[in-house]
Amino acid sequence: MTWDVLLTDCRAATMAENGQPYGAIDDAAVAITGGKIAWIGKRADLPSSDSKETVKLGGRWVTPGLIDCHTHLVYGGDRAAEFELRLKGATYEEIAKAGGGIASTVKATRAASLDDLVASAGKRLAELTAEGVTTIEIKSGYGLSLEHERKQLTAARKLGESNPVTVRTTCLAAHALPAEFAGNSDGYIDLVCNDILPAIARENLADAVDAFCEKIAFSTAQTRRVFETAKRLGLPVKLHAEQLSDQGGTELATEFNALSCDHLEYVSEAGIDAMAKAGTIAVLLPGAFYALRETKLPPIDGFRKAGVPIAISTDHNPGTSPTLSLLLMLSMATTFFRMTPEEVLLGATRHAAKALGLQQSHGMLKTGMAADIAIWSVDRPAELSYWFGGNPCAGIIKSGAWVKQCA
Ligand code: DI6
Ligand code: FE
Repeated sequence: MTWDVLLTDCRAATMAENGQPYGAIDDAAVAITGGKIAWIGKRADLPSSDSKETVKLGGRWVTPGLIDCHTHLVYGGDRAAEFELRLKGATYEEIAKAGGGIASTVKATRAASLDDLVASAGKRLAELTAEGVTTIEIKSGYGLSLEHERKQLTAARKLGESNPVTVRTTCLAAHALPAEFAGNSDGYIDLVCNDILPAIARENLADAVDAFCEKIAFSTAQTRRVFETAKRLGLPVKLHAEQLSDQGGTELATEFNALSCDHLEYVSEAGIDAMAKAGTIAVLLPGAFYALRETKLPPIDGFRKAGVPIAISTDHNPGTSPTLSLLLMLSMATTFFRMTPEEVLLGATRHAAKALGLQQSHGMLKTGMAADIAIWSVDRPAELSYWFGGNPCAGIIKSGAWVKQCA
């Protein structure tokens, strides 16, 4: 057996369960073959074998490539003007009701060509991946018609084909009511269930289906119709749940074995229990919490006590979370939510993989898993959420190939 790449003289935060914090291995070696981890353990135990390439990492830490499991990365325009309005006193709900907010991004997204969308999102993707992100979820939801949802999802697929990153796509057609359906939200849900989702599924453009269940978006009854359609089409579901109020969307989502419920500031104890029973991941989004100046904290202790795994993501979107740094989100999750550095790193690796249904192949450094590896110039893993601003990512390997070589 000859390895393709052998990493030595490093410390590994494997994020697997091995009885150590961070699943850590001191003085580790990682062997890569055929894009996968062929061996990982203590360097002293490394089986003797040739390697085409051996890289000494000078004691640096390696982690699984980071996973950003909830983004709206593909859209036209931006909302800097709305940002300025909000700072003059308008609320998110007021802006949404006045036809601004999501609606203005829908307009810009519909006006953009496929190439425009790939180009603008590609720049943002480059910023995120520079911090060691090797897997990202990208939602539609700014097209709100078959033609434009298809265009958004096609752009997301193209980004995955042309960049060293795994892209998982999610159809969020039930994100907002398009202007042409004003006063007829049931009519729009008909379109979503009868036309948009079946076509998107047929064309293999989505890996999952999401909805925004909220007073300013869709009801639980409408969300149920979307989920029933997804189930019929064989697609897993996720939900923007209890972001601004408790709608009971979480309980509904768990009936459909949702991969994740996301936001969750207003989730009830019953919702948490339902998530624990269904094995649904809680995806927390500190960027939106920050940008909306939310004061209600998501119930971290409730999730901990019930054993609901927590993921952390950027929720990158032009309205409520225009961030390009997953590491900054990890810092915010420690400071705002009082999560531990280990919890937040799990949230961007193992638990984020599970929120995407990728737990068999991604999110841990383990034999047989994808060789998606981030190399960090830090002395301890806590530094990944301790610093805010700055990028300690020294090297990146995606599917066994170097994306960024260590200097
Ligand atoms: N919740 C959010 O935070 C984003 N979408 C959602 O359902 C906001 C999207 C936007 O304002 O453009
Ligand atoms: Fe979102």
